[in-house]
Amino acid sequence: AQTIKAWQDRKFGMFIHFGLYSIAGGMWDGRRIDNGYSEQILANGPIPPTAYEALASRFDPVHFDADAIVALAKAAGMKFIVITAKHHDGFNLFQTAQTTYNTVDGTPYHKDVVKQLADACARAGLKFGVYYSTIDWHHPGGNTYIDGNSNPITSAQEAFNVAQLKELMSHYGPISEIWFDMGKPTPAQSADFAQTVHALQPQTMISGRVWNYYGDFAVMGDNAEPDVAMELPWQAPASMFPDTWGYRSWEQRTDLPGKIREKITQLVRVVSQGGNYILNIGPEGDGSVVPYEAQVLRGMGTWLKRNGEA
Ligand code: JFZ
Repeated sequence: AQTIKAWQDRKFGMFIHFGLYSIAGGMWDGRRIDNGYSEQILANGPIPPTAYEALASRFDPVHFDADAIVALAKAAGMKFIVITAKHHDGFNLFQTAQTTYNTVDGTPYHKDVVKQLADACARAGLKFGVYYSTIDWHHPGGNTYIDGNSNPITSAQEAFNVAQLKELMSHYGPISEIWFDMGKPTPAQSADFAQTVHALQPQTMISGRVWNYYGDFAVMGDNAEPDVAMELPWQAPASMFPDTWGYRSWEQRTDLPGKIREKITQLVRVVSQGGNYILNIGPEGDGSVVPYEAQVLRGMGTWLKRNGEA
């Protein structure tokens, strides 16, 4: 079982935002949707929910290669990977008995993305974690992007989340961390989620975004620096480009050396203050890693090796 110190000592990891929104790539009906994160294109469009859900019939990421992604993370000097098991759109990258809106039962791909990556990480000795949104725009009676994401969730949705958490904590081996996100759970709901996770895997580090002081680590902004010596272990999430975590086809990917320098600078600032840095990639809908993002990661790995840290 991992200790908190072991989690902190990993320092550098990979975040992966991947889902139905990766197919849209920040475009809808030939139009750029540029008013928010591309992984939230459903809300930003806004896109009619049935039209968005129909993306599931096109989800077939034949170029998703878990071992290649793990190899890329290792080349970058990363020690762990966290993937979006479920984002706000409610689509699941893992097999869940709670809904067929998942990659195994609801797409022509028929495979469990989370399982493939968990197994690849285990083979290569990387730690593995999941992002799990308690906001679920697909859940009947759940928050919609129309009524706002900061309403408390219903008890039916709480039960649904707990059932999914049990699946995630039971079928994918050791989960080093779980990145809960958003919503406005009551203190009792935050406790329910945290206790469900720790009952099955006491060592799993829970993000502070489970709210109500039930997290094991705090989440800081990209360039955030803690004002005071932080009591909690902390992690700084960073995206490759400012306004999106999910793939965006029209992103301007320029100045590769500058981008590598920017990300190394963030990494060093975070790590030198005792934090843990998690850098995102947003694969395309077919599962392929954007070449520019792979180049950034390899560039960082080269720098770390030269400086004796990887
Ligand atoms: C949330 C999500 O809403 C977003 O779509 C993405 O998944 C991101 C990783 O998480 O947004 C956040 C959450 C926390 C920070 C920034 C964006 N933060 O602490 O800097």
